[in-house]
Amino acid sequence: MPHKSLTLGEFIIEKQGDFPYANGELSRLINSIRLAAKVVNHEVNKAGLVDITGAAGETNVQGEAQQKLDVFANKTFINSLINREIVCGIASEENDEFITIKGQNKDHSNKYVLLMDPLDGSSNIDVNISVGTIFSIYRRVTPVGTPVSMEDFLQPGNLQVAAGYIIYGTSTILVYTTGNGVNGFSLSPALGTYYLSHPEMTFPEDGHIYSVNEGHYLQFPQGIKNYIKYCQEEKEDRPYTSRYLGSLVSDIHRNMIRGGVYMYSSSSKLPDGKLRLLYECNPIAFIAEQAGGAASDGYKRILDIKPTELHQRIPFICGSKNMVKKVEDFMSKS
Ligand code: P6P
Repeated sequence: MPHKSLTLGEFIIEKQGDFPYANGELSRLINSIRLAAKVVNHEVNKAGLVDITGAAGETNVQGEAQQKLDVFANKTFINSLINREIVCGIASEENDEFITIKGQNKDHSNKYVLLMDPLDGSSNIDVNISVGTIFSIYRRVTPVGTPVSMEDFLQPGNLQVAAGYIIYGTSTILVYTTGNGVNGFSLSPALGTYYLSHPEMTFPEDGHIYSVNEGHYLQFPQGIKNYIKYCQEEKEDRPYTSRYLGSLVSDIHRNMIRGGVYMYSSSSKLPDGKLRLLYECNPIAFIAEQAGGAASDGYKRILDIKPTELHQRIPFICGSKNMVKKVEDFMSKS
């Protein structure tokens, strides 16, 4: 890592002006996320060494209360956010209900809500495959000073003020957008500092990688089946390469760098797909579009969907713009 690169802290200060109506709150919010990510990264990366990947409720080799890593990650991010007086509410894949945060003066004066999947793909940890945290940030829409309500969380993705993911892989990278492009910061484990390693990330308009769990092929809608066969044809620029890690942030991150399309469509077993709209699809869709890519449910833009439930699922097609369009063409024809 060329340590002449900008640090995340310097970058946030430099870009502060891009965010007219935040008086440093959003910057503090991103700062609290990067701190929590360091703590989670430390635990994720020693998982193989210390028996902390077991199920919650057991005790590990040190006799500590056993915490599954996703429970640990959830608590770490929540505690980091609560202590910083910025959010009035948090929704998490790990919590059935949203969490209300009254704030220091118990007056519900904080202006933002955060939604997150604290550790997506955590089942991959035991087999040493990268996992990730995904987060989405909105300004509250109900009056400041009143307790946060469901309405503050059920906002369409096009109203997000920031979104990002942390990928805990061969290196730990924080990728985020505040609506002015996408930038990636790699954590220097030795220094505990994030450096700008992936400035202005962009999705190539085309690509040759398709990412889908082909084990579900027989359950897919005809349009998805037809698109997969299209990818496999021996034609001018095909067959494409199939790459699927079973870890959303890893597949999206690779496809954003190399070009490609990720698909978790509806199926006969999962009519709404598997991924969650609010804290998986919306933040990834915001990042994808900010990087020049696209995200759709197979028919319409993910970011325009009005949520109805906190944990609702949605079919998700995301990646290089022309590849997403091609999937939509196959879906509309079938
Ligand atoms: P399947 C992980 O559980 C996850 O939410 C995503 O990270 C991943 O892309 C997908 O589910 C994998 O699901 O059904 O292919 O195992």
